[in-house]
Amino acid sequence: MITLYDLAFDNELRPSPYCWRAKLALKHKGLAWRDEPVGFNEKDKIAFAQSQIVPVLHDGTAVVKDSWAIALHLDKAYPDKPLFPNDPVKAHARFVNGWSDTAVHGLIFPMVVGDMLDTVRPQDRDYIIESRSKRIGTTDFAAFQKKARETGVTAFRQVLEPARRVLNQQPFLSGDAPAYADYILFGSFLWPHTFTKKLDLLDKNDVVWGWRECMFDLFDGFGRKVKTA
Ligand SMILES: N[C@@H](CCC(=O)N[C@@H](CS)C(=O)NCC(=O)O)C(=O)O
Repeated sequence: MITLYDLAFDNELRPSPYCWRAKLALKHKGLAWRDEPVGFNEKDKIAFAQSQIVPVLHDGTAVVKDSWAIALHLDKAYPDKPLFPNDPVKAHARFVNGWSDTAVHGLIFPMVVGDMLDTVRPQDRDYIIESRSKRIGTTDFAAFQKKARETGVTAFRQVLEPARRVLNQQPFLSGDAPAYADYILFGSFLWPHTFTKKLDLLDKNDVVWGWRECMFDLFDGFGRKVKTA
C-alpha cells in the first residue's frame, strides 16, 4: 500500500508543485495510492518521516521524502515504465528540477502569494502570514502580488526560454513521449492553476502553451480534472 502525504489548502485544493511531481510519477507508473492531506499545521502527520515538508511517500516499509528522492524510489521499486528512460535523460531531468525550483518558482511565487493566503485553510493563515511575509518583506500580500504581476508575467515567459527551445525541436522535454522532466515543469503550472484566477502565464502562440495542453490531456485528463478555486 502506497500513501502519499499531499499539501492541502482550503476546500480540498492541492497546489504543491512538488506533490504534483510525485502524483504524476505515480500515474506514470500506473500505481494507485492512498491520499493523505496535510495542512500547514498538521506536520505531526509527517513527523514519522522526520520531515517538515511534503510530499512524503510511505510505500510498504520505505519512507521517502523529497519529490526527487520519491521519483528515484519509484523507478527502483517499480522498474516498468522508467521515469528516466536512460541516463542522459536523467541528467537533463535533474537540470529541469533545479531550474524549476529556483528560476521558475522564484518568478511564480510573488505573483500568487496573495491568492495563496486566500485559499489556504483558515487555521493555516497565521502560519502563512508569519512564514511567507519573511520572504516577501511585507504582510500586505495582496498589494505585493498586484505589483509583482505588473512585470512578473513578462519575466516568467522569458525564463521559460530554455524549455521553449527544447519544445521547438521535440514534442516533450523528455523527447517523443512525456516523462519526469515534463512532470516537473507541468507540476509548476498546476501549482498556480489550482488556486489562482485571472493569471495568464502563457500566450496561446507559445509552443509551451501547446505542450501544456498535451500535459493537461495526459492520463485521461488527470490535470484537467484537478479541483480549482
Ligand atoms: N525539495 C522538496 C520541496 C518540498 C516543499 O517545499 N514542499 C512545500 C509545499 S510546496 C511544503 O511542504 N511546505 C510546508 C511549509 O511551508 O510549511 C521536494 O522536492 O519535495
